[in-house]
Amino acid sequence: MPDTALPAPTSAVTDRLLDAIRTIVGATGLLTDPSDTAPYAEDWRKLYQGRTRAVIRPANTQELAEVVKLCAASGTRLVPQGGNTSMVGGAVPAEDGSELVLSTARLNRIRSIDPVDLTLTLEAGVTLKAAQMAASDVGCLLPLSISSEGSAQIGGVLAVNAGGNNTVRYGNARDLVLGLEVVLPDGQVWNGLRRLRKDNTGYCLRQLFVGSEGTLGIITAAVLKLAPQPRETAVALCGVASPDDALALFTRFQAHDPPAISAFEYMSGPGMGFVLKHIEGATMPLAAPAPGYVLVELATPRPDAGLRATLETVLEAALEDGIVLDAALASTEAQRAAIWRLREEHSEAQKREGASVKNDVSVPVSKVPAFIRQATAACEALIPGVRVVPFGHMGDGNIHFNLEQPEEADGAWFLAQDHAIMDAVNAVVREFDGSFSAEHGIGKLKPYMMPDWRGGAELALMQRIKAALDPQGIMNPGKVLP
Ligand code: 2HG
Ligand code: ZN
Repeated sequence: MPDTALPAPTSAVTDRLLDAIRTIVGATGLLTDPSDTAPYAEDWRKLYQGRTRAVIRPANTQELAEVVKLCAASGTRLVPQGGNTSMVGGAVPAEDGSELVLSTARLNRIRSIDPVDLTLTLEAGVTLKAAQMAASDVGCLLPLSISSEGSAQIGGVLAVNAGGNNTVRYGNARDLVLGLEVVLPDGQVWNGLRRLRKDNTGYCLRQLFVGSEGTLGIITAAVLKLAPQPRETAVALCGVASPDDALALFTRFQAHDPPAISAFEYMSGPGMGFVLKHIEGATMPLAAPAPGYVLVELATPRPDAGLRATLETVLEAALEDGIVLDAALASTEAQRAAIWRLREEHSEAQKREGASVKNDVSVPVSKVPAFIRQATAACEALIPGVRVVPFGHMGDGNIHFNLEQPEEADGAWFLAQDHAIMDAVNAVVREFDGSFSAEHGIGKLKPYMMPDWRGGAELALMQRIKAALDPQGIMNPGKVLP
């Protein structure tokens, strides 16, 4: 065994430990009734059914740190949890009941906001939606948007380095972090809540915790970069014949006014069909169904940019050239929201349609159409009748290459094929120099892929970092590292 191997934590969760935790967080901060703890033990996709004796809900960083100190002393394993929206089982406790869930939900204060510095300092339990609204209230934009933003909490969003719809323009969560406050696995609080644009002072520790998925410590607060609020936004839904045409449309917008593209999303025809079938109130603004769809959003803080005219010009030419089959431009805020809803409800609609296997992958943007074509062929050869429903962030190369069970198949049987399906898709991803994990993270679902994709010096380094920061292995065990 390498000298970085982690010892197995020994202590079971005792009543004495729970009593000691209760004295720190109070009765309201500790859930032990199985009917209260059950929702925290299961993931959104219902892939994992864990068990926990308690869910700890500290009210502030100090309480959280004291709890971690106690758990470190007894070698008790902790699973940090925000909104529990992980797509890879990143926040579920183990089935044996040996892990406690540590919820950040009550750390939900906006600490400060500065429209001149363009910074927002907030606690881990603030939902992404609430953070966006706080920014908007002072005339700023928090340029991070994901489908689960109503429930996803900042701590989790940063811990997994979420990407979402605006990566094409503003980057991923990582790119928005100026400072962090973290409770380390021994209970120490690292206050790195600096809000400077320039600060070259040794290793960039905050970026170590962003994307660590709670395996190195618990993010309790952050300073995020804001952007000026757009003065103008223009959105259209386009029908396209193929992913190739979607890419051709993207390059036209890029050629026209690249910084105006704030989102460029692709959806498959069958995936859109699921949304229209399962989501109440979802309506299609285009006259006829198309093999694929693009949602394009342009936005700018510049005055008099004339984005609607830009959108019309590019789309008219694309229609004439047959790149776009049909297009609907939003004229009101309600129409804009309705178009976005068709995109954001894709996950929910796929869940309602039946069992699905997800592949959150990325390839270079220019390779997206070829990737979709080849991965589709590979999956159809593997499972005849499988329904291929890719969608996602075409503008940054991140496609959710999702597969829905064949109509007549048994859902449990289909889910049991997940490794075969993911391996087939990942073989194509590799051909295009892509990544097997674009924005959802590794969680509990993908650690087995790590040796193959990140093995050698890279994984060994990650294991050494883990052993150095969390020598007892009590932070989110079984996630990220194999
Ligand atoms: C999205 O882009 C999310 O809507 C979820 O990342 C993707 O359900 C999925 O596969
Ligand atoms: Zn996504």
